Amino acid sequence: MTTPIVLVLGGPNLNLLGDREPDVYGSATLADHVDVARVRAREHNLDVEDLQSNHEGELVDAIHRARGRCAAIIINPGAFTHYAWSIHDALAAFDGPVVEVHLSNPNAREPWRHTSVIAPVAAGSIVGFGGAGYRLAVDAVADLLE
Ligand code: CA2
Repeated sequence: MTTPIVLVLGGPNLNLLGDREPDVYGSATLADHVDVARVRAREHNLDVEDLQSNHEGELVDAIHRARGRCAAIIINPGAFTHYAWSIHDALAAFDGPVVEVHLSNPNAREPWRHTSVIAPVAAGSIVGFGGAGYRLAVDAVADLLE
């Protein structure tokens, strides 16, 4: 049997992690977070594929390509979280579990960050635990796929 694939998606500006705003987002890079996810995924006999994009349509396309191919999606949509209904709709058409991750706790920040248009189509959201959120998200996915 083939190993199920978990797609780890990152939205705009996450490519800057580790370089700017370490007080808010920590000093780890996105590659570090994906590595954490990949190591944990192996422990659950899952594979990880990853993609970061600053472009909404590229993320929508990646979600479409995942249909029927990936078992689950872990997504930190960055600022798209708060307004990108196209990503909401693409995730709604995905057939496996979706877990939303945020390094910071958007609910404790500016009011415009309190709305997530992704949360309604996610099995759950993991926010405010920094990089540990990626490990927790893989554990959640593994549970949901069992
Ligand atoms: O807490 C999170 O993980 C966020 O998804 C991060 C987004 C933010 O827009 C969301 O509200 C919460 C920002 C992505 C990273 O942005 C950076 C900007 C400058 C320097 C480093 C990262």
